[in-house]
Amino acid sequence: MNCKSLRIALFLILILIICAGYVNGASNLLVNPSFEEVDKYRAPTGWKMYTSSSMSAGASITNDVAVSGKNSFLCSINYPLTGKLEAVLLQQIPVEKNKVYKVGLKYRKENFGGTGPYTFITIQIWNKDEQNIAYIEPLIMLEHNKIDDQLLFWQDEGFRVVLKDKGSNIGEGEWVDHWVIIKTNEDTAFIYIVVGITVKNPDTTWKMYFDDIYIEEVQ
Ligand SMILES: [Ca+2]
Repeated sequence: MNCKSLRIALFLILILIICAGYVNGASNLLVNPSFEEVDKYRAPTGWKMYTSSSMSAGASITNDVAVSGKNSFLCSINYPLTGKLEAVLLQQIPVEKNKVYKVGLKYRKENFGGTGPYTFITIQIWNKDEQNIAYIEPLIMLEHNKIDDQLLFWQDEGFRVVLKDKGSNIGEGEWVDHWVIIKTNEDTAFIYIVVGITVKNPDTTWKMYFDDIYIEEVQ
């Protein structure tokens, strides 16, 4: 290949790369969104992991099942308990003021039981001092995916947006995708998310997998 042909070939490759990036669309702002990177203790890079009781609740990175890659985040409720139970991952993501973002997650339940209500994701908007901002009308949420089950719903509480489940079968034995569109405001510096299981007084044991969490700038 002569020098001119090489230049043309490199130019075409560059065009292809640019086009691929355009088609691929918005990029995910989360660090390690698919839980493929783990440290020597198998803790996921970029996330903080928290369990309120290591006896009653399990939180770990597993390669049992996954949507993409090899790993997913496994939460389990091992014993019924009186009190608040959490098995979660937390991440704080720098974002821009007055922008619209899409936040979503994929999950799969195994032998889901009880009525909870269980919270699977909590989304908060934080200021530069890492304090939670409470919205007064209009609230945080602009839109969310359609859910044909009254037991599973997105809820905007002004100081946070949550996905709650009161015993629906959605996601039992299969991966499902849920998302919400939110708007940051003039004081925003971060979006803070908590992914996993949060529940008061769980009355039964079960487990759940999470994978491919995402936050993308929409506009
Ligand atoms: Ca994964």
